[in-house]
Amino acid sequence: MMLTRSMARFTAGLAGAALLSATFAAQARELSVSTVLSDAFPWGQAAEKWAELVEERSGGELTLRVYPNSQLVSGDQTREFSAMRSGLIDAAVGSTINWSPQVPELNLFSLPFFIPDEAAVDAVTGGEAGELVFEAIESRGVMPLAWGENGFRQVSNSRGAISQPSDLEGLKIRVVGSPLFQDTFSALGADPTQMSWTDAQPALTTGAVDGQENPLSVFDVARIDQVGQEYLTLWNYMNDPLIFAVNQRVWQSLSEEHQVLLRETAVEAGEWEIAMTREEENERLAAIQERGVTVTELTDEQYQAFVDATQSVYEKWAPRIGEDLVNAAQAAIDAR
Ligand code: X2X
Repeated sequence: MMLTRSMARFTAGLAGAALLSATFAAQARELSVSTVLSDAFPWGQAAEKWAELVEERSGGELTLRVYPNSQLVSGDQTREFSAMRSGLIDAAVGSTINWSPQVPELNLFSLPFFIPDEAAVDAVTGGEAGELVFEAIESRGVMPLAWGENGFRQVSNSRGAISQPSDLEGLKIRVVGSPLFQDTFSALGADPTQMSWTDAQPALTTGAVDGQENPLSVFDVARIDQVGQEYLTLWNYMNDPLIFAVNQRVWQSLSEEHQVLLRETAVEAGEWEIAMTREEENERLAAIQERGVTVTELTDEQYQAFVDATQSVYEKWAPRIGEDLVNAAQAAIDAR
């Protein structure tokens, strides 16, 4: 008798638990978010901030789970956009460089010596050019939500100081797997080698490559100097914005309330990360110098020699990016 009753209670309890978890499953939704760099870097912190804000404001109904180190694309960062478009990945905080093989308009940001300073970056991303870029992303099956920033990319190497194009002559430079970079470093007389970030670090360590280019935050956090990169040139040759984005079918399946929440939190996380990245640049540079790295700054004349040497890259790529977009960006830069 007792046994039967307790069994009945147990069964009822199970049914209740199942009902509860079914209700919970219907409400809670988890989205995967891909990043190349982990939360040791501002880039990964941008994604974590986004996840935190979404968790807080959705009351746990919506969860963003961040997967760093390009793990959702087995380390191949140039496949991130395709994976997000096809739905293998729900969302990403990604680099314009890594997505540019699928979205040619994103090469705008990689045009050498085109966007010279932070004000120019903001004028481009915050104006008509930025809207055109977002439309280009949307037309390829991904919903862009907000901007972040990996930063201005500076070149380093293990051989000697670089202050003129001829200093790059014959240097094996690791570049991201995006064709424009091949053209830029070839135009400068270097020997560019495309590889993922995952492969870049061992290649620098073994000396398989002589140099690389990345923002100061990446150089600093990844301790690139400790793999023999003793010479760093500040040339601000391009800025690498980040974009917060979501697969379009996932986006359309969300309630309007959750769409608004995702966009607002992405904008907030992006603004927070951009400000932090920029604020930290000076401290990072000081830390890098303290660790013994020789830092080279260019005179106006030296800078111009690099601009002239890469003019052919601009001419080849501007039509591929789209003249309207390049012109809109140029007008924004001139008016800043
Ligand atoms: O691979 C790189 O150099 C990195 C980490 O900066 C990007 O993903 C663009």
